[in-house]
Amino acid sequence: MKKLNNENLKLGVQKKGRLTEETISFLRLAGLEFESYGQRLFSTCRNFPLEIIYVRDDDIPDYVESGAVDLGIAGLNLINEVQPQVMRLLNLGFGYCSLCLTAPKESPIISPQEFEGKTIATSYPNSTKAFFEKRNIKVKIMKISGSVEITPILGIAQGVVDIVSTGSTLALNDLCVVEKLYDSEAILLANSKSLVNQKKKKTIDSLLMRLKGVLAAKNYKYVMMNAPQTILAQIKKTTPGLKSPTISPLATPGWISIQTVIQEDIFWETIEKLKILGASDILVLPIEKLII
Ligand code: PRT
Ligand code: ZN
Repeated sequence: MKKLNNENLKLGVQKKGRLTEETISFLRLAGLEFESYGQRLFSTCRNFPLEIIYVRDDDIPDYVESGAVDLGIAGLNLINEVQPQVMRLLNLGFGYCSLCLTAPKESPIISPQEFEGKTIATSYPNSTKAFFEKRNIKVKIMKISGSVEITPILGIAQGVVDIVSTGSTLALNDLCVVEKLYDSEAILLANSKSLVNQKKKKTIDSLLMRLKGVLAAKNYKYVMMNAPQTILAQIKKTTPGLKSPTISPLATPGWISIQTVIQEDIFWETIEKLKILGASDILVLPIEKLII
C-alpha cells in the first residue's frame, strides 16, 4: 500500500461533492501536479511538498483543527456552523451559496419574527440558533441531516434553514426565502500550530503565493490598445493598471500602443470609457497567473 509522506504538508479536500471539481482544477491552475483523484485516498504532488487527502467535507474543519491535516478547503458555511479553532487563510472564489431561512410559499409567514413558537428544520442548528437568538425570537430547532426541504410537507416544521445556490431546489419544493443568514464560498483553512512551525510556514507561504496568483489572474484581464498620444493622460486615469500602463510609440506619428490590466468586475464600463475617449484596436487577453 502506498504511504503518505509525513514530511510533506497535508491538505484536506472534499473527496466527492460540489467543491471537488473546482478545488482540483484550482490546485492544478496553481501549478500543482498530481495524479487524478478518482478512487484515491490521497495524492502526492510531484512538484511540491504536499499530500492532498480526500475526505468528506464535514470532517475537514475538525481535521484542520486537530492537526490531522495542516490545511483544508471547505465551505464557509461549515466553518460558521462548527466554529473550529482554525485560521482562515484565503477566500477561494468558488462554491458560492447562501444559508437561508425559508418558508412554504402558501404560508403567511414573511418575516423571521413570525416564526416565534414555531419549528425550524435544519442541518445547521448552530447557525440557526445564533440567528434567532440575536433577534430574540424563540423557536424550536429540529436537526435533520438531509432532505430538509421535505419537513414542511410532512407537517413537522414551519420553516427550513438550508443552503441555497440557484434556488431551483426551493422552487421545486414550493419554498421561498424569508431572510438570508449569510453568504458562503470555499475557503482555505490552516491549523494554527502548522503556521508557527517554521518549515511548514515556509511551504504554506509558498503555496499561498501560488494560489493568490491564480485568484489575482482571474480578477484581471490583460488589455492592449492603440490611441492618439493626445489622450494618454485620460487613458491613464481610466486604466491605471497595476503600477501604471506600459506605453510604446506606433510607427504612425502621434499614435501610441498601451498595455495595461483591467479589473474583471469593471471590465466593460472601462472598455466603453476607453472607446469614447478615442482608443481603438483593443485586444483583450486572459492572464494565467498574476503575482503582485
Ligand atoms: O459527501 P460530503 O459530506 O463530502 O458532501 P455533502 O453532500 O455534505 O456536501 P455537498 O457536496 O453537497 O456540498 C459541499 C459544499 O458545497 C457545501 O458545504 C457548500 O459550502 C457548497 N455548496 C455550494 C452547496 C451548494 N452550493 C448547494 N447548492 N452545498 C449544498 N447545496 C445543496 C443544498 O443543501 C440544497 O439541497 O443544494 C441544494 C440547493 O441548491 P440549489 O442550486 O437548488 O439552490
Ligand atoms: Zn458533507
